[in-house]
Amino acid sequence: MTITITAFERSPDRGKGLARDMRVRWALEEVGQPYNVRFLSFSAMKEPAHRTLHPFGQIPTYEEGDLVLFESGAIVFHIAEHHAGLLPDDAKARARAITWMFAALGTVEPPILDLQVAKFLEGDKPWYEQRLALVQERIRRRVGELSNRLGDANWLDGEFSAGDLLMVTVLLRLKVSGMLDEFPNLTAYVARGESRPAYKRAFEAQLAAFKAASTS
Ligand SMILES: N[C@@H](CCC(=O)N[C@@H](CS)C(=O)NCC(=O)O)C(=O)O
Repeated sequence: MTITITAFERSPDRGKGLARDMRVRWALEEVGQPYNVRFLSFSAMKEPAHRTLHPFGQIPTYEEGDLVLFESGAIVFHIAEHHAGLLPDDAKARARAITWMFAALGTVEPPILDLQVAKFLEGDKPWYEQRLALVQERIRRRVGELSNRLGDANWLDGEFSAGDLLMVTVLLRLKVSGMLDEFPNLTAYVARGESRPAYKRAFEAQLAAFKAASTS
């Protein structure tokens, strides 16, 4: 069945792979599933036609026959459940990998997103510097805990899984701030993710889309 996802017509990150369609593209590449992309402008994302797919008017969405999904984590989970390669067969190892998916999106991503909100939306506020310091402190604590758990392992729990895929994409959002450099084992972990052939294919595809939109 044909899979269609949605992505920014012109990604605000200029093709750096930080938009959340990247997670879905990467997961589809890992399991070898071809997909189509429907590109949306910011205004089209808020139109009723897209809101029937995504109640919050965002990307990514995922369509497969009459199945429509939104939320990148749920989409990656669906892909991982239906195709081999992203979740272990062993029931307990599978449950732990799913735990890491939730940890990536529910525990590690929120403080990292706060940093982006502070930088891009609150930079002109009189309390900005104080808020920034608090957000950075929260990130250091949380990411430090992750760094301690990873130690010198390659992946979070044995083989590469959907938990690593989501965690790497979350940490990539921190890389641009320079804060990831404070955690050499996580820097290496992210680099391992980026060096996977499936990641590279997904990255190139979204970059090519950005370049094509920029020259049209
Ligand atoms: N929790 C959602 C977040 C989706 C989200 O924030 N998407 C961004 C792109 S990465 C978006 O559509 N931003 C435009 C907007 O919110 O208007 C997910 O993981 O899919």
